[in-house]
Amino acid sequence: MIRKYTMGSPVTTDAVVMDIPAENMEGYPFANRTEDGKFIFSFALGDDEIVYGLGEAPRGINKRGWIYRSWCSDDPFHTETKQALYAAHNFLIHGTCGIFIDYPSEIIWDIGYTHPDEVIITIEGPDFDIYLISGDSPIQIVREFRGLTGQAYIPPFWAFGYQQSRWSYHNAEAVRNIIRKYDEASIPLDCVYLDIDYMERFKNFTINRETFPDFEQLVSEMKEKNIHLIPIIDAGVKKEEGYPVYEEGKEKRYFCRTEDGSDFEGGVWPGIVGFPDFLRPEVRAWFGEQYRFLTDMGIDGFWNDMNEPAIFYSVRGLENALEEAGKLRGQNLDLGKFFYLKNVFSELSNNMEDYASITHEADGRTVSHMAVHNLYGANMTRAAGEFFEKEFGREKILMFSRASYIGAHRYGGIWFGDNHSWWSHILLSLKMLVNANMCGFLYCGADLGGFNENATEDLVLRFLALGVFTPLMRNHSAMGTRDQECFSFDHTDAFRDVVLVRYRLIPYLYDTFRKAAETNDMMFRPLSFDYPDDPLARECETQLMLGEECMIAPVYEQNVRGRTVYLPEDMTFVKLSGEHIVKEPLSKGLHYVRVGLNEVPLFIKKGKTIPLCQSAMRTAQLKPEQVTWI
Ligand code: MIG
Repeated sequence: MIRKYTMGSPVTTDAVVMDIPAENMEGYPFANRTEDGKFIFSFALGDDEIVYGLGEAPRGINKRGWIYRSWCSDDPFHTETKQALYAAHNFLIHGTCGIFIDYPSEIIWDIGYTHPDEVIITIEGPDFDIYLISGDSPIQIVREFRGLTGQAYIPPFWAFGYQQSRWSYHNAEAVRNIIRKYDEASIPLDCVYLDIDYMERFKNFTINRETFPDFEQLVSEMKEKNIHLIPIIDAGVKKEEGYPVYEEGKEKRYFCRTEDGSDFEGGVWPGIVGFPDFLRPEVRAWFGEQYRFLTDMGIDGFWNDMNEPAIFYSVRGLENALEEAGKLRGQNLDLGKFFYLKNVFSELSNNMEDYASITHEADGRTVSHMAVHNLYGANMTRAAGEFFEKEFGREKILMFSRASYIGAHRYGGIWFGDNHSWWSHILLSLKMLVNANMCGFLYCGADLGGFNENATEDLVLRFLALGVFTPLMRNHSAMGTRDQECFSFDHTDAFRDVVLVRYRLIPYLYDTFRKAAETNDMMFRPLSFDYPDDPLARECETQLMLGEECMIAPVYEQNVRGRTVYLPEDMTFVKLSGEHIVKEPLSKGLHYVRVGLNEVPLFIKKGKTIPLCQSAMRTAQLKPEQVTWI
C-alpha cells in the first residue's frame, strides 16, 4: 500500500507516474519542522535491522552506519567517507516500510551515524512529497515503488555485448585499430566509445574533421562489422559565435540564467558554455532534436556526461579568484595566505554560490537551481530519451547518463562514474548494483578495470568477471592511464575466456533483465531479500542473487586464488571459462572456492537451470534460440 503526503508546493519532478491523492501531513508519523524551514524525521533502528536503498551511493548494501547526502556531485574520488556520488535516489527501505522523498534538492540521510540506532532524515526545504510504502517484504515494497515510478528503460539487445571505451580514442585510425586488435585476438566486441575528443573543440553535436575526416564512412564501415560507435554528449553548450547550437539556444533563451536575467556562464571542457534549461519541455524537445545530427549519420547510442551539472568555474567566480590572486601578488605569503590562495582556486569548481546564482523555469515560474539541482541530469537524459522514443521507437537507442534522479530510469541507464583502478571498487560496484536496481536503474554498470589511475592485469580480469553479469559491460579508463583493453596485457587468452562467457550468458542475462524491467522487479537482489531468516545471508555484502536461478560471488582481492562464499542453500558451483564448464555441487554453508583469473564463478540453485548459447564475436551473430542448459 502507498500513501502520499504533500508538504508546501513541490516542484513537478515527474518521478512518479501514478496519481495518488495526498493525505494531510498532520497525520504523518515521526515528523518535525524546524524553525528554519527544514523538515526532520527520525525513527529508531532495532539491533539487527537492515536499511536498504539510496541507489548509486557510497558504502554498503546495508546503508547503516553512515551519513549520506542527496546532491548530484561530480566527484572522482569514491572513497568510503564520501557522502554523495552523481545521483540522488531518495528511496529507502526499512523493515516493512519504504520511503520515497520526492524532493530534488538536498536531503541528509543520517543512518546510524550520529546515533547508531537512529535514522535522522533532514529535508533541507519546505516543499516536497513523501510516499510511504508498506509491504510484507522488501521485494514487495520494491515492486510497489517501481509501479509508482514506472517501467525501467530497456536498451537494444546489442547493448548487452562487450563494450570498449577510453578517454579517448583520438582519431578514426585509433578506433579502427581497437576493433582490429579485438578481432585479431578473437575477443567479442559490440561497442567502441568516443569520448570528448571526437568533437570539434568539445562542442556537442559537431565532429572534429581533422581527426575524424570520414566520420560518416567510419560509422557505416563499423555498422558492416556490427560495431556500434557510442559518442559522449556533455551538458554544456560551448559559447561561440557561429556555432548554431549555441546561437539558437541563446536566441530562444533556452539556457539557464542568473537572477539578473543574463545567461549563466560557466566553464567546462570547451571553455565558457551555456547550460540548457532541461527542466523546460520546449528546451528538452530542442536539445533532444540535436541528437539527430548524429543519428542521421547512423549513430544509435550515446552517453550523457557532466550533467550534475559539473562546472569547473563560473565567469564570476574566476574573476573574483583572479582578483584575490592579484591582491596577493608580490607578497611574502605565509602558510595561511598561501592556503587561502590555493583554496580560492580549488573552490571554483562545483561551487555552491555558483549553483545558487543559477535559475530555471519550472512549472511556469522562476526557481533557484538550489531547489531543483538533482533534476538537471535526469532531464538531460529525458530530453534524449523522449527524442529517441518519438523518432525511433522503444529499445532502439542506447542511452545512459552519469547524473540521475528517480524517474530518469524510464529514459536511460546509468554508469557509476569515475571510479578507480582499486580492488575495493569491485565490491563498491557490486553493492551499488542492488540499490540502483531497487530505484529502477536496471541498465547500469561501473567502469570495468577502473577509470582513474593504472590498472593491473589481474584487477581488470577480476573486474570483468563481475562485469560479465552487469547489463552494461564496459571497460573504460581515464586520459593518461595505462592501457587496459583486453589485449593490453600478457594473458590475452584469459581475457578472451572471460568475455566469451559473457556472450554465452547473454540470452539468460537479457531475459532476466527484461523480465525485471517488465514486472518492476530487480535483476540483482541482496541475499537477505531471499533468505530473510538466515543470519549469514542477511549480513552478506559480497554476493548477490541474480534472477530466480543464480547467485554471483566475484573474487575481489589481489593475489588470492579464490574466496570464501556463503551458500544459503545447496547449490551447484559452476566455473565458466571460454567454452569450458566445471561443475561442483556444494552444500549449504561456508566454502572456500578456487577461481582462476580466466574463470567466471557462478552458483546455480538446486532444481534450477540456465541457458548457455554458443559464443560469437558479436551479439548480432548469437543464436539465442540454440542453447544448452546447465
Ligand atoms: O571531467 O569526458 O565520467 O567517463 O571519460 C571528466 C571525459 C569528464 C567524466 C566521465 C568520464 C569521461 C570524462 N568525463
